[in-house]
Amino acid sequence: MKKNVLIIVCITLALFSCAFFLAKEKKQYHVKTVKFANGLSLDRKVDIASRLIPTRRQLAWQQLELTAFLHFGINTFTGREWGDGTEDPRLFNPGDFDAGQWISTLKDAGFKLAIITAKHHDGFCLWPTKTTRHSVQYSPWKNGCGDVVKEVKEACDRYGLKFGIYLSPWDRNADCYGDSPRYNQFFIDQLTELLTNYGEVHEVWFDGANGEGPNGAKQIYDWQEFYEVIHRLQPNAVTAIKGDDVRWVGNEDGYGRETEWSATALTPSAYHRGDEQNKKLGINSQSKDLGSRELLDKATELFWYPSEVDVSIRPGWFYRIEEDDKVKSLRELTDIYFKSVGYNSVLLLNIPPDDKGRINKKDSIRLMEFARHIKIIFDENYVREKPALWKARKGDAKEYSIKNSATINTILLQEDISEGQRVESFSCKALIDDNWIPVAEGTTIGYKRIVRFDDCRPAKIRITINETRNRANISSVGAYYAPNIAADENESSIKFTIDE
Ligand code: FUL
Repeated sequence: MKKNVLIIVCITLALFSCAFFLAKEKKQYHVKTVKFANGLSLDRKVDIASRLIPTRRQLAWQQLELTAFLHFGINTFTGREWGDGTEDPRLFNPGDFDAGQWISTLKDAGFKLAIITAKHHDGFCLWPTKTTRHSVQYSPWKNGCGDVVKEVKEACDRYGLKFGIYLSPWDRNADCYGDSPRYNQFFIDQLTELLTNYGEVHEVWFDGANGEGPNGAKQIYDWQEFYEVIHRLQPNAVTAIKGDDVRWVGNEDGYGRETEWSATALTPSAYHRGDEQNKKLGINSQSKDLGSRELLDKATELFWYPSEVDVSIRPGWFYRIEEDDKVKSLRELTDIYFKSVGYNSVLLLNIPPDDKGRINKKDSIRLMEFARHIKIIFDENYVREKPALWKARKGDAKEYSIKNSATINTILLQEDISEGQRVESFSCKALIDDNWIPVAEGTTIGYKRIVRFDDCRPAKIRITINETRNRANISSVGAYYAPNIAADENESSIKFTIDE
């Protein structure tokens, strides 16, 4: 009996101490944001920065890697990039509309989420909203009974893609725009319809473009209230750009930063304190440096605010027949991939459906070429060792053997960002004819970093973590071969035909 009591006491004590240590361990992390107490040393700040981690939904978003934008709306029928809100809804009439074709194309191309422009700056709504007559309901399409948002969402469900909405805060049609409380309520009503009637939403995209309302009235948006509505109705949705979960990379060309910190000193601009804090630090969303030690030294607050690279496959965001021959080349798309996904960002590639209501053949052929090329590169990892977490200190190096005497020109590294982003610099060498030759070096890694170099056939590669904020958690190391793309795409060996 006595023995049993003793065993129970021991087990209870062990459980308590386990729980205590787990709680203590947990305490060392800061989810999404952290404020620095006054007078902290730089070392202390760097330590805290290394323990800033994403929320569950930010992490899930980052793992998507490839996401798609679908710019479609009244502009598709007027040939404009920014409508002024005076367009006649009767112009909207896609004769061969097929959301299934959009989403199956995206699925085949490897995209994991699609964002539809439910409303662009012109205010025209792609769903039959109760808030305005400026919508598909007043168009001839399906006799006013159509709903683009619903069809896209259903297609996403059918093909297993996540779904997001773009709802432009700037509305050039709504007469209440600029009358701040009225428009905020109008906007909340639109958000509520979109977030209530279509099932699960994983990303809400608020554009930064903004203009004046009638007679120069300035709209003051109630961002906090918008976020509350989103979190209440769609707890798994990240909010992007004017949102505070996902940061605009700072350009629309498709290129991220080589040094890309997700743990940044940039305060989301929709926060009241945003402009002032960013001004003090001399930074904005286009700044080159958003997370260096120099910035940490001056910063009072940090945010897990990862970068999203948005770019269109064509020069414009909306479809125009004149741009059919200006679809980005395979070489350009591949470069964009390496400089977005490969630079610790999520790629948001816009593929604008045409005025018939389909993804144009020119775009889908290019997407298939792109998907195939990326698959060819990453299908075979030539690193022989099985993936294992490497907890690296400053200066630690690890060697990996290369299988099959393969030719390689690409190395992929990942950090387990659920433990924070830590690596500040790394280098890669290749063992060729018994000599260690430097092939690549870089600064941040983050969720994913891909470096490219000249073709070589090493027996081994060696990765060195030169600088890190606490122990880095390297979760994957890969070596790949990226085939050269012919400069003239007509010479490309990859050829596709698409059934229409
Ligand atoms: C910009 C908008 O003004 C463009 O029309 C497009 O929607 C792009 C994604 O964001 O700010």
